[in-house]
Amino acid sequence: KKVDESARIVMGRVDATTATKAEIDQCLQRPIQKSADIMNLVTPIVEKVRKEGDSALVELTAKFDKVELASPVLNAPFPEEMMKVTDDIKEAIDISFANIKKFHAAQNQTETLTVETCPGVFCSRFARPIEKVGCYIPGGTAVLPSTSLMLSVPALVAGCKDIVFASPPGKDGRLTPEVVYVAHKVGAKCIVLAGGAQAVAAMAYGTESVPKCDKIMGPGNQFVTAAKMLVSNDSSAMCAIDMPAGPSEVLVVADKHADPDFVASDLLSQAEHGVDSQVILIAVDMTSEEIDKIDDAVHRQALELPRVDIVRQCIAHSTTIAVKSYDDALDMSNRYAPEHLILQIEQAEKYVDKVDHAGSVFVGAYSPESCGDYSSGTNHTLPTYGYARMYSGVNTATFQKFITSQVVTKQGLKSIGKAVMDLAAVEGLDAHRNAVKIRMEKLGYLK
Ligand code: HSO
Ligand code: ZN
Repeated sequence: KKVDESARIVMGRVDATTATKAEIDQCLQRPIQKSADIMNLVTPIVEKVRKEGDSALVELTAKFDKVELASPVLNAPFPEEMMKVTDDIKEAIDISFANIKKFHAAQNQTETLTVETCPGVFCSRFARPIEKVGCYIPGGTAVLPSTSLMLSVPALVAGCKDIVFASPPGKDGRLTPEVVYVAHKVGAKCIVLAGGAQAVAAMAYGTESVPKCDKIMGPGNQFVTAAKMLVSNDSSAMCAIDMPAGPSEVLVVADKHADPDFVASDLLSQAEHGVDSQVILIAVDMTSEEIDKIDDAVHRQALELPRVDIVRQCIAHSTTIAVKSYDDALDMSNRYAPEHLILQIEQAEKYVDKVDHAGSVFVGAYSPESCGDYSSGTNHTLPTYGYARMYSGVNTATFQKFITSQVVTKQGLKSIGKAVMDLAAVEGLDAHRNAVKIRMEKLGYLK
């Protein structure tokens, strides 16, 4: 393929010390998603799968993925020949699997938490796995076996009974062998060979051969996100979702001590995800010559990438913002609430305390986002589009719910009985008041 080397692949640049607030807001703006249009396209697809089940899945996969399937589901045990991977890949998956498992097992609250809030009043909380979970593994311009690890390993750790995978088949009708290998490793029940809204609908409502799931996790394009929103709002589906998702994004904070090649490589690893990816560089107290070095490295490295066409479009709408201080940089980052925040600055660890809003933070020169995307152990399914302000990334608790329980002893009733009766009276709920009063009287606590 011929690459157009003439057009420079370069980010825009804004000096925050002279720019207006509106200009900076413009740089930190996410692309507007046309959700109403998407909903109109997705609703009939979801309806069709809900009503017609397997046959709709087969029909839609033929239409959208151009693959004719005999059955839309592959059940465990999965055939050996479908999960043939090289020894190196097997080892890579095994190392990543072990690290993700270790980190998510440490998050698993297996012990019951009990607090005696008043003498004789014991409040507890314990976790239970969500029984049936659906893991959506996107296809599209790249198939991501790593996403299958990020979704299913925490499910395994949490003790979910049924793990269901969904992933669109390739042009040849086959699943990515790495995804099948991961499904096998985590003991998944089946793999739905479909993508998009149709896959989400199948897991939300269930079909003749797809088990109905209680919760659906995983990233995806606008159709997948719209379908997840739709089913989670339909009480007849009884299906939860992990979080809303938008295009992937990174914000890198760099200073003059950062290696321009490292900074460029991190910007590009995000840019290659898709043309709608967002890439922001905050340069702290750097001269324009120093920033030029990063721009040069971006251009040089980008031209070597197989996905240079995607990168070119992404970088075209990306910006470098020059700021004076580290505090300014962190303020800017908190304002944006990036999915990924990379700190390539001196004493980077010192600044982690100042992070208020981000999905995941990569600290120091040798912690590229790629490590978290694949193998370090943290999860890569993270809140995008500014949702890091109020959402956490996928974690072990995503696959659990917490149940509370209480034991109130006679002494406990004595401690809180009057408070309960008085508040019930304020609300005019006499039956509530009576439930305590009747007991208090029998115990002789009330005159
Ligand atoms: N950076 C992506 C995850 C990913 N990267 C998968 C490579 N493969 C969103 O966090
Ligand atoms: Zn990535």
